Amino acid sequence: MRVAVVGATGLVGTKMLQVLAERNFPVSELIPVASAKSVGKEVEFKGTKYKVIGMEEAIAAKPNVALFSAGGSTSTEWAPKFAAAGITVVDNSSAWRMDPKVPLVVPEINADVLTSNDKIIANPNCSTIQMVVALAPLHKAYKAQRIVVSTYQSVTGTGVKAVSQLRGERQKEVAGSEEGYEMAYKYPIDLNVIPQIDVFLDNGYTKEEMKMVNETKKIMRDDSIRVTATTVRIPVMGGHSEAVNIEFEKDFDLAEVRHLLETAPGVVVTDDLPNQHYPMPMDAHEKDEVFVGRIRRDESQPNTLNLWVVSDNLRKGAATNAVQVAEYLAANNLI
Ligand code: 11C
Repeated sequence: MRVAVVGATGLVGTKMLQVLAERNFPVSELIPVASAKSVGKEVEFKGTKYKVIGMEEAIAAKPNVALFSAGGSTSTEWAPKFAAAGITVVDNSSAWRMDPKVPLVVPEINADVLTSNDKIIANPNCSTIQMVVALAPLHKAYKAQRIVVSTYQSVTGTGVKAVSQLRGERQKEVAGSEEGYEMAYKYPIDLNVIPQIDVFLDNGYTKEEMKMVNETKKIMRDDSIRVTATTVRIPVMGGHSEAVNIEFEKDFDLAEVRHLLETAPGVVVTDDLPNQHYPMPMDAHEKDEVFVGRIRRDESQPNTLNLWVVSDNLRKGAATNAVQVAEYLAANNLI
């Protein structure tokens, strides 16, 4: 397969290269692509250095698949041009996710929607992906009616600038460093918690919160699931965490819930209270799974469950999910 990675020098693009290599995706030619300011830079793939090229040149190279992670405006402009040239785009931005003609795919849940006619395929938001991977087996068994989710999201979700803000603030606090750093957020993030991810919308929710609401319904193919979210940035360097409260139509047995999660694709249950084992972002680093723990009944109302869900947002939340979509396309001769 000729594989283009668009946005190859960014945090997610770099992770895509790493995941393609680790999972031994059958890459016959790697085509790293980026915006004009990064053209000519080098990236590494399986020990070889590759020069980053521009968009037009990448289309001319006719990759079978292009994994995009270069931001919404780049995807809005360029994904249709790649698609028009017959190249299948797996897009990690939010640009195409809610387009009714574009599949929004988490392979463990709904890869079956994909056909060879899909030339733009959307990768969901990281905080949505990890929640629905845990939700899907339970929804199938007990039918989720309402979800209340609060997130604790890593600065890596914002990108390199936020990583350097947190590092810079930490250096200043701990080592008295005078070195300057750029501010990705309006406020300090070290020793702080910011209850805003992305911009505010007219309804008082953030765009990130509404992504969790709308993307969940689309991936689960069920508009009747009611979702409400509060998304929060915390000073963690890699790995999003979520407190998820799910009200089901049917009652459940906790042992069965645990079994369903333990046997669900992509899920690891870490829930050993006597030994104080539960999912934490530091343990999810560089892992592809979604970790679920603190599995307990919500005692305040019937048929309701509380979960704690953690995953590496750059991997299953972005790069790994995109590569898994590409793997599905390749395995099913759709590219
Ligand atoms: C964050 N979830 O953690 C965001 C990053 O729509 O793909 C990913 C934004 C998106 O800030």
